[in-house]
Amino acid sequence: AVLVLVIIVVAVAVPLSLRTFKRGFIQRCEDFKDKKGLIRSKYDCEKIWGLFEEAYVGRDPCKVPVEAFKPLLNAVPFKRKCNQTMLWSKTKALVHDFTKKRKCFETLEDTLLGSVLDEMNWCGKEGSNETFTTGCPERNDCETSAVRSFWNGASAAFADAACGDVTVMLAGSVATPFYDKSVFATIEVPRFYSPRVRSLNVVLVTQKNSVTSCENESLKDLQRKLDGGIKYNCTKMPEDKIYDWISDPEDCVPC
Ligand code: N1C
Repeated sequence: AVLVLVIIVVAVAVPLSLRTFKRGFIQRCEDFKDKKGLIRSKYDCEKIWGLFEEAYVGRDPCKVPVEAFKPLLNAVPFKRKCNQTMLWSKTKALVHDFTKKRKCFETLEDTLLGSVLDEMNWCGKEGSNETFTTGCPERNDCETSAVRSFWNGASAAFADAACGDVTVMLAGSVATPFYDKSVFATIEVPRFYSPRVRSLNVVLVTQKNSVTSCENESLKDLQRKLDGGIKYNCTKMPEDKIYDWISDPEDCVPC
């Protein structure tokens, strides 16, 4: 009887997780269009779901190449005004609190695909046309999981769309704020070329006991990796100052 029950539960739960994952995807996509006044735009959330799903369904969950997400990333381009690009590494929550208030900056999670897939975990399986949300590889299990390949592809497309002055918030609380294995270091920085990108402005977010400064060795690496002609700036900023700045409506500088 227990075995029968387990089989029934599994049989019901798997398609249920697909249905809720797909429903959540479409819902977040519609919410995004609503919020941005894109309701009558060319973005069709069902179509976007179809392109998304095609990238990984039926594949070994550790063998999804970045290229598989090309059709999706081409269908939902990352065009934005110059000077608005906001990148981050190990400062995710703070940066998003910040861009929620400062509409003049945009992170990848403030775009349609980024907001729909943020914090999501999913995969396909060989011989199945379903989407799974459990039993998928964890972040460090494989380099080319659906999730990692999606973020790698989306980060590349997002960086390709950057122009003018680019801002990045890095964590002053860690020993290497510019970590050479990060998405920021491996995927975003190598895509910046002068004169399309004029400057890279590092905001080094520090906490009370942070020891890191703009003189940090890893930040010297960052400067060396930057295409010649791109100006580099670094400003140390205590975390509470950023929060004060976020919560002060008077200080909202329009861009
Ligand atoms: O490896 P990271 O940071 O340097 O990546 C951050 C960098 C940002 O500038 C974004 O544009 O790369 C982009 N990006 C995301 O927007 C994103 N949202 C969610 C990269 N990764 C993203 N994720 C997930 O967090 C994803 O699973 C990835 O591996 C982590 C990266 O976090 P990190 O190490 O703090």
